Amino acid sequence: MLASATVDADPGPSNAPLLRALRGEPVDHIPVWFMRQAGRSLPEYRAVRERATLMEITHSPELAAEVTLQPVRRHGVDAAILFSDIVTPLEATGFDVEIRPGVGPVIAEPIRTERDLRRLRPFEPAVDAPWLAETVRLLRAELSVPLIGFAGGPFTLASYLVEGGPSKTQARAKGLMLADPVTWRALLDYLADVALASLAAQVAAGARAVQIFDSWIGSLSVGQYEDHVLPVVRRLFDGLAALGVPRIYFGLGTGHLLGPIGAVGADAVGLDWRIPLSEGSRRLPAGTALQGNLDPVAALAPLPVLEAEVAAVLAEAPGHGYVFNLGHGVAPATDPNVLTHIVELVHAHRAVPRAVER
Ligand code: 1CP
Repeated sequence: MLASATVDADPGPSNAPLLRALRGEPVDHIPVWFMRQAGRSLPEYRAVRERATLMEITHSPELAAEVTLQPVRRHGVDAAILFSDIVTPLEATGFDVEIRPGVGPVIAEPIRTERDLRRLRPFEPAVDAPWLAETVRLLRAELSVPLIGFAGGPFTLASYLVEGGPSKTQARAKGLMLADPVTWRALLDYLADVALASLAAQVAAGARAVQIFDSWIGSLSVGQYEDHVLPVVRRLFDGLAALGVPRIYFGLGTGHLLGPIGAVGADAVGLDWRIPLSEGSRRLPAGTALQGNLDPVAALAPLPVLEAEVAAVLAEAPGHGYVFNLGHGVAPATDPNVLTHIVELVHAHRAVPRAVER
């Protein structure tokens, strides 16, 4: 049962392993959480989804808080992540967004031209999405681990807005970026402001760390990222610094982008499975914490194979400034007991200090 919505003054444990690791401080055990840890891998989530759509869950503080807590109770992970979606602020500012089962977010009237920018209006969480802060307040009263707030990255949200839905190549979005860089920049600046407003509200209500999911940036070349995305993401991270909580930046397939990503100013960078953690660490500025990077497919493999894959990730991990995670979201077919087992493996691991630490 959820406690009442009263806001207490307790700021929560700032010494939680997740926060210590994100700040690069020593930890007793390696903290672990899973992207998409709430969701279809859990029967208790599927039970809630039988009576409510994803948007209905996010708009109901009681349901959203319940679903956020499910993986924390079950797996003993070191963090909760707010149950929401990267597109919910778009819906809250008036876009017709439908989350289609098996597909993802579909936007009825995409943004394609300079003229379409007139349809964008500032996101005011207290007015447009009061359920957001209310959910965080409910969670703060219940949680013994830090809550991670999140928002979509500007490129990734722009890809949904311009494409009108999921896309493998982001061809239309990149097309707008190349053909009309001024409109593109205005769109990305708007989306950075949406993320800033959303995360400021989440942190004010009690989120203890934030993650920007810029999942699809891996489809960009280094030059494209530097010219058309990096300045906006850097401004976003500068703005987030004022919130005073650790800031994580995640994208898929970013090995080639880690040079410019190092200039974003993130406290931690999430890596997918394509690049070893040690190599990722070499490409990022010293002092950047790492998060990742078990292939989610490994959680579907026979147990001995999974255990070897977890050990391989841990062998690559830095001795401090490290949070275990998957390289992308939990696959819906994952056996939840396997996720619990991964948490046990990571918590039992004791790092052998490396001769040379950066
Ligand atoms: O109805 C359902 O249950 C559908 C599945 C689902 C869920 C559980 C969607 C549709 N969104 C969510 C919740 C969600 N989305 C969370 C909270 C759950 C948790 O982490 O515990 C989070 C953090 C997201 C973030 C999100 N949504 C991202 C970034 C992370 C990533 O996976 O790269 C993206 C790209 C989305 C868009 C989205 N929403 C849903 C789907 C299936 C997709 C991806 C569509 C695509 O492939 O483009």
